[in-house]
Amino acid sequence: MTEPLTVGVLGYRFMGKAHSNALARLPMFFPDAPDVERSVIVGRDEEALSDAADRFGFESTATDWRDVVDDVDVFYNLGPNHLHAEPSIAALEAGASVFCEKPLAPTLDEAEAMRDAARAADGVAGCAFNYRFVPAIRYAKGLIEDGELGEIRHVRGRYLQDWLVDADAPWTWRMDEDAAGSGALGDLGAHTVDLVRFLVGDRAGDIERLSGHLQTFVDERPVPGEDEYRPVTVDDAYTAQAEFENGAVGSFEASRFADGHKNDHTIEIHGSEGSLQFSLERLNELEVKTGDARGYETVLVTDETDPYLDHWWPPGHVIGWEHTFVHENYEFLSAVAEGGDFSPSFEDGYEVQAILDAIERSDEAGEWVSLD
Ligand code: SOE
Repeated sequence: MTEPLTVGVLGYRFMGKAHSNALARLPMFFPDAPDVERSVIVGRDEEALSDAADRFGFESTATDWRDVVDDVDVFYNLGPNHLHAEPSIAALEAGASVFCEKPLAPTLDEAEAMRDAARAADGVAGCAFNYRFVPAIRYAKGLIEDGELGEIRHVRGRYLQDWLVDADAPWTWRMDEDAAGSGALGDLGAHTVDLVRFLVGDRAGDIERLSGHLQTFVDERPVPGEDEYRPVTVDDAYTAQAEFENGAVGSFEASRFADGHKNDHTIEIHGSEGSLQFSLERLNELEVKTGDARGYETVLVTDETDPYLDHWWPPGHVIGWEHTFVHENYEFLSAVAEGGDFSPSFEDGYEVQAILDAIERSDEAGEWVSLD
């Protein structure tokens, strides 16, 4: 019998919980997934950490990632963006495989260093863009690849949230350029750019040039528990327009100020033969228009023949956001166990970062920017 893969996880909050839940679900729903030992969970606050270890099923805790990266087969980097590069590179150099949350890094230079470390390493290096693992997104990719939409002409992506509409909403690291890199652009736009590359990259080619605009609406926010305001040094919203290699036009947008939208990631694609629309808030559905149909048909993507769904429930028994983490963990850990490839890789994470970086450069220069 093969030994279980030992896993160390940095981060025990939102993403720590989402990935730990996925690790716990795998043996029940994906029995062919490799065996995993939830060995150690890493963070700074010992009390919160010990509580997380109990609830998430980890054997031990550590307050320094340096004590962990040499000892595990797989290192999950689920910390804030400024903690992505150094621990991930150290783990890769120590021979571990690494699964790192998005965006790959706060800056393009750090993303490049991570990509180069991954190229030189034996382990698998994955960037956790979970929305690639929504069954309806896989189904959409299949339609595009089969030519059902024809030549791609329009790609539209918007990711809208509203948790900062209130000017007194508390300051967090996500509003600090040093910790996060950028705001809505890196946190939300990274997902859109990754999905667009995934869905139409093979048909429309790369983005050749783009123009971007970033905006911050509220410049400082109260620090919880302190009589202090801290500056907001990232964007609250961005917009960008893009031209693809095949001449298709793209428009992208994200905001944390879109009142009424909680987690609305919408992708619309129009081709010479048809169109499709996806919305994360209705993630079991895909709107498709092909051939002579006069309008969109809603396809419920929950059949056993649809991607990943034979592992869950009978047709029509919908799945949710957390299942996307189970699917990506299944693919990533299988690649680690079998020595196979995994995408999205650090290479993909770097390519996304290069586009985000170009959007920022365009905003600063006030003009279109070409991507080499
Ligand atoms: C931010 O609000 C956030 O939690 C992102 O960090 C996630 O990547 C996204 O899936 C949901 O929104």
